[in-house]
Amino acid sequence: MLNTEIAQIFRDIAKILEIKQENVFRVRAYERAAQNIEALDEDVSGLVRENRLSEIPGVGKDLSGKITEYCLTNKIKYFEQLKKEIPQGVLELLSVPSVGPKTVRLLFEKLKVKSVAGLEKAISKGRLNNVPGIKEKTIANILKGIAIFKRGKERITLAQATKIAGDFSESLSGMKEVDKLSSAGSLRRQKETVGDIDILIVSQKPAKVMHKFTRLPSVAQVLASGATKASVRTRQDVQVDCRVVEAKSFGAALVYFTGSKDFNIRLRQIAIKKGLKVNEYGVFRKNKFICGRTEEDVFKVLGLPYIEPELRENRGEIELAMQGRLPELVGLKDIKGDLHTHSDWSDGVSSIEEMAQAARERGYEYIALTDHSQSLKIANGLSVEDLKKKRAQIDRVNSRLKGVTVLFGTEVDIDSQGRIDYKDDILKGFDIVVAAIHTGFKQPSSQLTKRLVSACRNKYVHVIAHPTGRLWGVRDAYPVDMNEIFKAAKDTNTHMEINSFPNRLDLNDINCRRASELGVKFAISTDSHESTQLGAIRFGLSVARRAGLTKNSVINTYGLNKLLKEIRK
Ligand code: DGT
Ligand code: CA
Ligand code: CA
Repeated sequence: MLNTEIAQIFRDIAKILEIKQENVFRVRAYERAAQNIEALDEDVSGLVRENRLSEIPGVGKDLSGKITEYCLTNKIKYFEQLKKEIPQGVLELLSVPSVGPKTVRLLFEKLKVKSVAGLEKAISKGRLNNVPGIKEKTIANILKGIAIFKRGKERITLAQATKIAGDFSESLSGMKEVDKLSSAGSLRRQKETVGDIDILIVSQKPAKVMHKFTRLPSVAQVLASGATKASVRTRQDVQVDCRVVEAKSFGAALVYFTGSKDFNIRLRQIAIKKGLKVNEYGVFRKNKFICGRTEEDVFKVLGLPYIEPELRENRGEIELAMQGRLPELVGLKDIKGDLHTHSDWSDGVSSIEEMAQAARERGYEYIALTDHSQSLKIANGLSVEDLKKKRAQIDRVNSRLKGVTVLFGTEVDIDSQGRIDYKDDILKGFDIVVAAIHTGFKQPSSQLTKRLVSACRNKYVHVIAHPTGRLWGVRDAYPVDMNEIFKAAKDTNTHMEINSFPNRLDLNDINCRRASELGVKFAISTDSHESTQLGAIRFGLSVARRAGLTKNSVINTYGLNKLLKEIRK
């Protein structure tokens, strides 16, 4: 948990430096260090003890000192000083889409705005009108940004929930009184966003478990606390519910608290028809306990096979289960490679070799390096000249590195008219072409749809990446006609991407299911910009599983030869 705390402080320092408009390289250095500390699989305090902090990429003498200081004193003096200049609440303003560091500084210095709530109030009182540097249009954009920001706060992303629940589980499952532990609720169903985190525990000493749960260091407030259940709010403002049950009820409780609510209601109806009653304690006939120890037992007495948590939404899975036609969901073990990643040739951090090695460590057969294309200057897009050099570098890596094949790819930009950023004779030189929209999000729906459809029609475009452009807490999906795009994709043998990047998850489960019904196939990709991010594939897999996809409709479960044959148009 120390890692999370230090990463958070480094991120805050980066934000303060940004608001103070200091050197961008220092800002990036703190951001990068934060990311790397979070990615560590051991606690930093161990590294401090063994004098091994310099092993963390991006951590030099200065940052090592600060990490050590925090481990010893639970404080970083430099950070305390910075907070006096720019109070903590001001940092929150930076998370509002369309509010940049310059505006934050202006708002804070001129209007003493110190929080998002304060900003809302200032706008409603008209205090932003006539401030030099703030136009009417800007105010409208800020208001839109605040709405998106608020929605992003109500529900956290699946990745955030996974991290927080993981920390809680680790602390609690270490207790000798805890016999079993599982997440439940929307997190276990792997929904793309999570309202609150639910944890279920088997223990014969619930009081001990409750005592520890409500006193964990990350707990800021205890909302409710009873003999076998409690709710807390964490320092990051997330609610966690924890319940302790008896071993003989664990399966029934798991079914009940995993939900969804609609799924539970259907199960109860099925039970009633069989003269049974099902609740969080078990399945009963009259008042006689029949079973409840495992989920399988509960499903079985209801005449059902085990239904994977990701499917439990009452969207037809119960009917399929009754007919014995549940899909065999695609899983992590099926994935043979990643088809959308970036290296330091465009806006990524890792080299091609580092990316390839990370792919090999995951047991992948291939990885496509799809750096950005020439017109995307902001992401250091590659010119035709650069492409030749990159190809040569990939050839070198491929001849040196055994066990994994690096594919020469591009994430090519689709321009405002639907034109592809490289000519066909360049495009055909790639092993794989992923196409995406990066600008002009505000065009009318018909134009956005036309752009994506015309990308599908290009003979050399294999995959459409992050098709709706949504970024949770940052930007809503743009209003495209998904059916049109899926039809075009099906007609042209173009594949749709499920982007696993935690705040994208784009396509989402519903669109994905619709596309699948139309016969479209998918690539589950991470869009990694650093070798440590390849693990995010699990979140894209969650989307795919919630959509009911089998491995056959996910092309990166194919071996390399089959994949290359499949994507040819
Ligand atoms: P969330 O937290 O908004 O992302 O969504 P959930 O699904 O985690 O909902 P939550 O935390 O309110 O409740 C956890 C589970 O407990 C839910 O999935 C199903 C079950 N549950 C909650 N309330 C009810 C209820 O009124 N009836 C039934 N049958 N089940 C309920
Ligand atoms: Ca929940
Ligand atoms: Ca809950």
